Amino acid sequence: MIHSEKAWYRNATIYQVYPKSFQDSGGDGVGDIRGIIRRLDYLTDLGVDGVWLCPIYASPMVDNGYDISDYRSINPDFGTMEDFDELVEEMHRRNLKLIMDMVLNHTSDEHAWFKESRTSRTSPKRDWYHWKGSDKNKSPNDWLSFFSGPAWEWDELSGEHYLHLFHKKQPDLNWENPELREEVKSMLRWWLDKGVDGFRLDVINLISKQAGYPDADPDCPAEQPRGISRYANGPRIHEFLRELHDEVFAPYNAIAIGEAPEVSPGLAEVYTAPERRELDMVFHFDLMGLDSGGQGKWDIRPLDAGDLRNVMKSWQSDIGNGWNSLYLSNHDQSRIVNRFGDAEFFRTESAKLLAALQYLQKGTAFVYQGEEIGMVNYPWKSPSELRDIESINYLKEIVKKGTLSFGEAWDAVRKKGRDNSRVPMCWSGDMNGGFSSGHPWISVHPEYNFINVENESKDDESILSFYRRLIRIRKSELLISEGDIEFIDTPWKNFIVYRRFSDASAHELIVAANVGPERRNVRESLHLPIPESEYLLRNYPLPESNDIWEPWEVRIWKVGTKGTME
Ligand code: TEU
Repeated sequence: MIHSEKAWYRNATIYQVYPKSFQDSGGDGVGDIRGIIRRLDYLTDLGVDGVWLCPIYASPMVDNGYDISDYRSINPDFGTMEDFDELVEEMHRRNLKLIMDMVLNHTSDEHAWFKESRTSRTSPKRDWYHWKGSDKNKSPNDWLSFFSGPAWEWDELSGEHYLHLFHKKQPDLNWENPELREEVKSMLRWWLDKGVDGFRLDVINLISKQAGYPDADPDCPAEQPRGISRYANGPRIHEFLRELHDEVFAPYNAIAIGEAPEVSPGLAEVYTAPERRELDMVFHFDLMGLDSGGQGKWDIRPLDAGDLRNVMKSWQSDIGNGWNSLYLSNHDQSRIVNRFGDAEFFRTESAKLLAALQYLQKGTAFVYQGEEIGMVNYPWKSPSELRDIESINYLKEIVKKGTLSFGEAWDAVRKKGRDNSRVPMCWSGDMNGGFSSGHPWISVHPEYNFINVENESKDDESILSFYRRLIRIRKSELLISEGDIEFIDTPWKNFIVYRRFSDASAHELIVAANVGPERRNVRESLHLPIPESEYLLRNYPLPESNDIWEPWEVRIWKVGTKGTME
């Protein structure tokens, strides 16, 4: 037997809630905390161990809460601090952990700190942000924002530019300032004292900028935001994370999950190996970038299943003593069944296959709201329906630059815009999918009367039923969190097979996935110790034969290491 006295999160599945679109209780068309409380039993029934809650702090909502104007208060759109306290109590009563999304790389420009910082160059908080360059017409360097345009904004009031890697209303905090770091640590402890179990740390590996803000690497690849090598995984990042770990996370035994663009498996080990005393795990972007061409996110290319296998294999085998997060989607990504599956002809089969392939690997699983019922991209008709600043700014930039036809840019936004995953969660066939009795802040998916929790709950072969079984297997089969993994070579790049095993276990798990629409006869070419027809999980009815694999078919076996079933 394998014994796992290790951290709770290793075989955990964490559910990501985007509060604005999860459940509205007040009828104003915006999701809220009381709506989340109302749906906690659904999460318990799904079998998840915790919730990653996207930002609910005071914010002007330019970036839907990733622009915080007061870290210690609740945005009234989402409710009150009393509602929050009740949420913590109700979650803990159900043994659900609460992981708050913390945005520490930047604040809103409406935060009191920034308002004070910009009052004058001699303000006591001037150094809490990045200020440079007194020539209005000359940007301090050539860095570009993730949200289009330059990464510096001229401030007429104090006569300098300030840095914003994202929107100009999201000024970057200067982590070189020790006073700022003390205030951040105090704020984090304040939330932990309120019962929070940990944090998802927004773009946390961008907080350490190179001194002097040198121009971008002249060889900066087109798909990366210009300048990123000057601040991603910067000079003092490990020092800052160690400080947060030793003075905040460890004393509270709080989980720390870092969102980390531009991180490799090797660097992820440096961030997440326990002995490093930094983070518990990171979210990397390698899987999410598989349908991006050389010009970046909006330069869409079809998924190559060989790349999918290689990224999965690399992050499983090259992370050493580090720890993985496993995710297929989140509030920044369009729907996975459209991107990597087949939403049109094999929605159910491909959604299940992707989930099994991803979440039976070694790591903590993260399920994004709507993913578990196979929600698909929204059929956008007009840019006026968009709400996301990233998409809106991109379209404006394309029109201004003329580097692409508007039609091409609009087509890319329809397919990969973040709003695709931000339309309301569909609970039933009732008005607005049961999300709200009011006018929703963003369009409700027109297929809400077909793709919704209520329908999926009634069907034992639904995607939701499959996720429930998969999450329970993750918890019951210690091999998944503690066993080894071996990707087995097959003659086809679309046929991905791996096994989970351990010397301490009398059985192993085999996961075999036919990634794509081809029907495949494997008998002559695949020599796996596959037992005839005993399955732990599968996404098709019992096959007539072991030879033929249907489109998007995945099969999972639990096999005695002596090759017989146990
Ligand atoms: O996202 C950081 C980030 O890298 C994303 O902007 C991503 O590159 C892009 O969305 C891909 O389309 C985090 C938050 O998850 C995101 O919602 C925020 O907008 C961003 O930081 C700024 O806080």
